[in-house]
Amino acid sequence: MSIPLEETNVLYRVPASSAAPDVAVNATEPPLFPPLSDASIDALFADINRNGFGVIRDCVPPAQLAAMQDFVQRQVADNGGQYLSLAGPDSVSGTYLQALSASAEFRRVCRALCGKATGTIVPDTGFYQVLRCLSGTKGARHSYFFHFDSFVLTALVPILIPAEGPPGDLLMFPNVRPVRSSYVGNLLDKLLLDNKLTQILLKRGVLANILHPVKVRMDPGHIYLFWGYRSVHANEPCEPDKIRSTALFHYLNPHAGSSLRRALR
Ligand SMILES: O=C(O)CCC(=O)C(=O)O
Ligand SMILES: [Fe+2]
Repeated sequence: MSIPLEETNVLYRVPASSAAPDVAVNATEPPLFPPLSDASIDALFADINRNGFGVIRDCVPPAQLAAMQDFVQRQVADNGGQYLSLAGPDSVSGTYLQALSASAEFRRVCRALCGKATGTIVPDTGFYQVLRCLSGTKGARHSYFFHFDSFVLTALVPILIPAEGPPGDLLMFPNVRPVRSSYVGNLLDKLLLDNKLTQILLKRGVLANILHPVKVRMDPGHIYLFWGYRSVHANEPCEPDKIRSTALFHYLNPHAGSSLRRALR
């Protein structure tokens, strides 16, 4: 099933006048993340549940996006044109991605969504963030890897998506499991998924058009949200001479307090 964006989304922004901007760089620049009304958050939540993902459209300021694209191009060039991933805010210090992870409004929205999803009051833990840059001959190894995330909510910020050749769509089987009450239950799910046989079956099933995941064609400038913990997902590859780059912001590890998890680490 492929869902055109237009069908899934209304514009989730509220008029800028109804709330103060989150981080105003100066009065004429857009905020790093737009203020969202409660109704917008409700609509996003419904979209994620119904379609597998929700989109906050046109919310990355164009100048910030352009600067991020330059940053990624330099990082990939410095890495010999090969895949790389940078984890944590310090690895992207001084960039929009670092500022976004510190944005009070972005955190508020992600917390609110997780609160609705779990029916609990969610702690203000902040994000686990990663910048992925798929490129070069080694990029293929990082495609079609189907997994569950360890965090309830995944916010995906596309930075560069190839305009020619395969764009590297996000594939997902949305919301196929609940948030497990125990870490052991979570581990069992992961064992069932993260093994050679399951991975081969899923990849072949998708390529042979037997399995029909939701395919998300991403556009830089928008932010995509889905239940990463509950959804089996992976990305398609792109050509080795192109760069497909996405920033992931993961929110709320439901097993953060598990002593088994701590013992196994
Ligand atoms: O880059 C993508 O499209 C998805 C990456 C992902 O699912 C992850 O890093 O957890
Ligand atoms: Fe993921």
